[in-house]
Amino acid sequence: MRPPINLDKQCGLIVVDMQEDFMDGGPLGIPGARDLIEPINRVVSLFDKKGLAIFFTRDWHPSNHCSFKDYGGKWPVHCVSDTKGASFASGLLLPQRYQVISKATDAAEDAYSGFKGTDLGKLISNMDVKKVFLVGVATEYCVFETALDAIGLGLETFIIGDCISGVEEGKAQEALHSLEEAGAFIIKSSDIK
Ligand code: VGL
Ligand code: ZN
Repeated sequence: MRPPINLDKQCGLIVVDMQEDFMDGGPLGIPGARDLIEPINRVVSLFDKKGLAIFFTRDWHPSNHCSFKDYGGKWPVHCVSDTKGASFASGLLLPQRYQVISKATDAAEDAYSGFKGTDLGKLISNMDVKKVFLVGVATEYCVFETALDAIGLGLETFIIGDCISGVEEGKAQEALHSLEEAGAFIIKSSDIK
């Protein structure tokens, strides 16, 4: 059994893409995404109470984004900036202090990672965050790519397994395996305190 992980000031939380369009029933609904809101809220509140860094990434596409089927991509239209579908999931706890990271904002470029084309790396390093904890969706896309970039930056990277959900179960499991091989730790929300 893993000993509890004591959160200290070098710990930061990254909540990945918990937006309406990715919730069950949305155009890119990820099975079980809405069920994550409650456990994620508990984790957010834990980080908030301790005054630790909290980042919310969001997919923030222009209406002609290259990832959309009509523009040569593989996805239905989702998370168009400033629409209801792009807003944070209803019921998601937005704490007292947090930073929003908007990504994939250029029509011609997709970005699954919260680090790609954003200030996230700089913010994390300025805040002296050395350990990141990831929750959100989708496991094999944006959680996966964000985690890989975090590892690449030398951050100790923890994925909270009961706070993530994937588009396809098989692919999500594979993604978690490769993340473990790359050095990430898959933990449970009950492991942190
Ligand atoms: C995502 C598909 C398209 C994600 C974003 O957040 O994992 N998936 N855009
Ligand atoms: Zn997208």
